[in-house]
Amino acid sequence: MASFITKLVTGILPLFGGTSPEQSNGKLIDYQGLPDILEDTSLVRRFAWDSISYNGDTVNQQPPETGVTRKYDFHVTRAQLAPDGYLRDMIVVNGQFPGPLIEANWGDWVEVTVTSNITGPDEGTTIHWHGLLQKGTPFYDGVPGISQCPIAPRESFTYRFRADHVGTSFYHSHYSAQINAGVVGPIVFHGPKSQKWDYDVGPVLVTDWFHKEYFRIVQGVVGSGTDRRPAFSDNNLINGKMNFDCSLADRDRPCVSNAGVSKFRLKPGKDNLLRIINGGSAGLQYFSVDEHEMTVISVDFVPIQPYRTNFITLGAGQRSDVIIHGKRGKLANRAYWMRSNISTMCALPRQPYGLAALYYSEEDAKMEIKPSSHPQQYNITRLGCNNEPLTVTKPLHRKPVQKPHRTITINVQDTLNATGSDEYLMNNQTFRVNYNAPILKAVTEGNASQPYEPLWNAYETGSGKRVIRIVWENQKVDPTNPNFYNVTFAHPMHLHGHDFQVLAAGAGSWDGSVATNALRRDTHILPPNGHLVVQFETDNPGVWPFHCHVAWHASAGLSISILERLSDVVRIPGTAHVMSQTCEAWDAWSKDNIVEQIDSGLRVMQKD
Ligand SMILES: [Cu+2]
Repeated sequence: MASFITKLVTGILPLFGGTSPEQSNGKLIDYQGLPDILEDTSLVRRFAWDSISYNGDTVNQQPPETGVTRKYDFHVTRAQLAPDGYLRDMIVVNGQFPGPLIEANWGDWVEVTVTSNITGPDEGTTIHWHGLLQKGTPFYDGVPGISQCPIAPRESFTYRFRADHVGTSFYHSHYSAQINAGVVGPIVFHGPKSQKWDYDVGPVLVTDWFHKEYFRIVQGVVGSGTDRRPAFSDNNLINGKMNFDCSLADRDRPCVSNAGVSKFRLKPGKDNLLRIINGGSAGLQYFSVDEHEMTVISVDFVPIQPYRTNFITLGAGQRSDVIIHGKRGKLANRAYWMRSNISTMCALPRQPYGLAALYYSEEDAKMEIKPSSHPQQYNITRLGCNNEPLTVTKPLHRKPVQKPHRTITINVQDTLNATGSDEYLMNNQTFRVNYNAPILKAVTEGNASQPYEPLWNAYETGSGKRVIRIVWENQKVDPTNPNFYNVTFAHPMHLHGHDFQVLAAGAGSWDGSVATNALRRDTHILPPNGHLVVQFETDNPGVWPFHCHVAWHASAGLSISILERLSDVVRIPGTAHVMSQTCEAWDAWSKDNIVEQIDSGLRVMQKD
């Protein structure tokens, strides 16, 4: 395989031309050239964007009232596509992979009507809007068994939520490991800029790619004994494209080796903004652009003090906005490689290298000139399975680290359960949901009281606005446990409903020290045999999962549920009504159909 990639980057192998955009992605995927702000001539009063700033402190900063609602229609269906030339069964939004871009201005409302048309075999779905707070709308967070019932086959559900941040994110199915089947697409919220740029190149969505269907992978991950199979990825895509060495593919599957890579166009001599998103299932990505430095200006939805670098790290669920200063003259008459490499230390990639071609002119892109640029040199081994040190990524707008009202320590163990299946334990308890009885529904109906269902893995914050600190400890080795599964993984931990402060992250146990000017974001890596310490204010009543964004780890139960200010949750208007929309249809459907829940349900599957 290495030789295939070598031949590709040195131009020996054909780069383009094997498949049409329709065959690869359902349509030509092009998110490029975004505006600074969406102009709405219909608005009675144009918003004075220049007069406000966005400081990424969502606890203290409210989004502006724009009076705009943006509507989208999503149809989730099965499709056969060949993103990297290898034809596979997928589940996609509106027939395309990656899905359509959701765009709004800060403060707008967004309405997405999702129709679940996954048939043959039938399957439910939900869509989660990653990194959004859902303040006052916890029932639109899109997590089955927590904030809603799955949308039953042939049913629709309308999500309505606020564009409560400025920056880059993505949406994805939260139903079983369906994200891996292709239900994923970018989100961009425009608003006040923390730094200036000239041209918005748009989303660069990186996804590790698996040729096996997701439920087969989940079967392998949670299977016992000889049925247990580690989840190897086959390829690495940028905006849904990459070439593949078809000599490695199953013979009975159509495959072309030169499906083609994504093309990006930068403006010469200008500051170009790239919105990098890791929307993959597992791998930690190292992103770089040959012969170009990047200035990183935000992580997740939070503006940071700009810093220059030749590469960035992105765990699954993480984003970074970077500015690349365009070359001019002769140097702009060349093509360059954009690269995203999956770490081989903390994931299982068969082919870790993702490539895209970067051009400075429409003509070069049309002529499909092959890049012949030199890769960035950086030391992956030194970094390990971590994000950048917290001394590198500092928020632009400082927020003090308060003394916590409550500290919750959570010890994560990867183990084998009684039937020999891989299972994650948090403080000796795994996680699993009931699709027919979401936690938020139980809370709203008054059916949730102490002691909670152990499989909820519930942690209550108490009432009122408080500061909660969570200390994650990864796999403290227990020599007395013969089932201890001694493989260490990095876990990109994602909290719904909040941006947390990252107080500490690193190897071994936490020594109690706290980063100065602590980073804020919604996903951060808990390193192997290490710790991650975060805290947040309980300003958002709801039921919020705090889970690993590696799909297979979430399937194996790596999740806890934050029950935030339950006495206020029951007062949120509309909860019972909205919950009943999906739950009545799902109850009816699941009565006549067997739902075989083989995983935690943050991610389940159906019998086929
Ligand atoms: Cu994980």
